[in-house]
This record gives sequence, C-alpha cells and structure tokens, in this order.
Amino acid sequence: MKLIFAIVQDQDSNKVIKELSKNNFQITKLCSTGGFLKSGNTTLLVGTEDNRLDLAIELIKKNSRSRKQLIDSSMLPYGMECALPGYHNDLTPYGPSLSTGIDDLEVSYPIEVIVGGATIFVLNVERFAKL
Ligand code: 2BA
Repeated sequence: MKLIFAIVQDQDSNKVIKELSKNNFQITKLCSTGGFLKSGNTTLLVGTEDNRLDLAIELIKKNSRSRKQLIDSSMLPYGMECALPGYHNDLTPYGPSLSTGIDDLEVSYPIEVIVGGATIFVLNVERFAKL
C-alpha cells in the first residue's frame, strides 16, 4: 500500500477531490501553507493499493493547473530574489536596496513565481488499520 501526499493549489482542490472520490479513492484534506509564498494551499492524503497508484497520480495531475503568481520582492528574505528562475539585474534597475547615505531605502518590485500543478510525495505504508 502507498500513501500519497499531494500539495495542490486551493483553487484546484475541489476538482481533484471530486475526481478522486468518483474513482473510489479515500482522501483526507489538510489546510497547509507554503513555506516560500506563505500563502494557503491544500495537502491531500490518499491511501491506495499499489495497483491504483498510477491512476490516483494521473487524476491529480489532470486536475491541477500551474499558475503565475506575483509577489512583492520585499516579502523575500534579502538576496533570495537572485535564486529565482528568470531573475535578471535589468528587471530591477535599482537593486533590492539603494544606499542613500542616510538610510537604506528599500525598493520593492513584483516578482513572478510559477506555482504548481501539484507536488506529490509517495510513501510506502508499513501498516494500515481502521480500529
Ligand atoms: P511554496 O513553498 O509557497 O512555493 C510556491 C512556489 O514558489 C513553488 O511552487 C516554486 O515555484 C516557488 N519556490 C518555492 N521555493 C523557492 C525557492 N527557494 N526559490 C525559488 N522559488 C521557489 P511549487 O514548486 O509548485 O510548490 C508549491 C507548493 O508545494 C510549495 O509552496 C510548498 O507548499 C509545496 N512544496 C513544493 N516542494 C516541496 C518540497 N520539496 N517539500 C515540501 N513541500 C513542497
């Protein structure tokens, strides 16, 4: 038996749950928060027999979309924007901070992040019981 942890966007969660349920998967829905964007997402726990694992993953994949999200650079830890894919200095003409000689003036700008489809982890289940 396997346990799937599927992290999906809140907007997709109802559709994913509906399709999994239609196919007789049992699901536990948890409200979760992404560590990077610090915004809500949904984590689904799905316990399944090994021979139905691929079907579950296919249904999760089919019903999860990736989306662009804009975040403010000031929300990132200092220097983190350089690690983002697509980061170029010319997008940020003043850099993350501008030295004024008096105080450091923070200049913030929008950063585009692509979130999802779904992030999944599959674990082997040692024991499953309903007591
Ligand atoms: P968040 O941590 O809020 O991340 C949202 C999106 O931000 C990620 O989308 C990714 O595109 C970007 N991102 C995250 N960390 C980054 C970093 N250090 N540098 C640059 N960009 C970064 P997804 O990869 O689709 O992940 C969506 C959500 O799935 C994540 O939300 C997190 O809750 C979960 N997740 C993804 N990978 C995970 C992992 N290895 N372990 C645990 N949770 C994970």
